[in-house]
Amino acid sequence: MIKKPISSGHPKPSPNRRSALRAALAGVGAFGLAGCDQLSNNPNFVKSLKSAQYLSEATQKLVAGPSAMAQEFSEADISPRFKPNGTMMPGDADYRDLLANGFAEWKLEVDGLVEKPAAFSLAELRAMPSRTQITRHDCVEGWSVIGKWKGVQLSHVLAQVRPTAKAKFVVFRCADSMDDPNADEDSTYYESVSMSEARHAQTILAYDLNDKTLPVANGAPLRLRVERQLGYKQAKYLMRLELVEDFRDIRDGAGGYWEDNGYEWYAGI
Ligand SMILES: Nc1nc2c(c(=O)[nH]1)N[C@H]1C(S)=C(S)[C@@H](COP(=O)(O)O)O[C@H]1N2
Ligand SMILES: [Mo]
Repeated sequence: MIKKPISSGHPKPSPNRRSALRAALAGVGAFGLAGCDQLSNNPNFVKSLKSAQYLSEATQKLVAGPSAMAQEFSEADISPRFKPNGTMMPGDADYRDLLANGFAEWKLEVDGLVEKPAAFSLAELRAMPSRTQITRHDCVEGWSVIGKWKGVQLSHVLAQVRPTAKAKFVVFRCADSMDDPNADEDSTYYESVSMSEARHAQTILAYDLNDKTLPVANGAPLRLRVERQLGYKQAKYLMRLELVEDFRDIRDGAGGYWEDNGYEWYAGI
């Protein structure tokens, strides 16, 4: 459902997940009826399911397992330039002030359904154990780039704030307004993932791209990498993580800026 006009960038959502999934599942007959376990061991079945552009998180987990890893590449595969997309320079005054100061005053706030809300400076995040991964970024517009990311695993940050049992999702709040930054209505970019996706080994808060400080165009000072999902889930310009039980009360209720504009919440690749 399109709730408001799409301002820039992405095309309108293509046929919904149901029809893609139905098409994939129609293929089940071709592989013979078998238990789920047997089906998930059948490479043709797995390939056919993965070809669906939109795969629900539950289906993805049934087929690939909750901790299945996105493919990682070698240094030789890194794209010469990591094409930026969406916001490339937030116009918001608060962000401009932080940038002018080299993000010395920026802090990532982590709150909501946690026992110990906290705010982390860049220096603190950089001092935490890091993970480096070379992965492929796929935008729904149809282009891909391979880049090398370094950051802290989100699971590590979460362990420090201790999510309560009620926490079901992490909501990522970004600095950049998608409409006029001076307008009254909040139009900042946002995203969300499940706790299980948040704790996946390749889910990191990245501060370096290709061995250099993350450029502003790609989300400085910190952006999300959630490697089993499409480009629009990779929230840039992170300001705040909020742990929630439900995201239906947030903004238009679909769990993210592009989701509120009709895109799938689980953007499995
Ligand atoms: N804050 C914010 N995050 C964002 C966007 C954006 O406009 N603002 N665009 C998304 C989209 S559609 C894509 S494809 C990627 C682009 O990341 P890149 O600029 O590093 O290529 O960021 C995603 N995260
Ligand atoms: Mo995108």
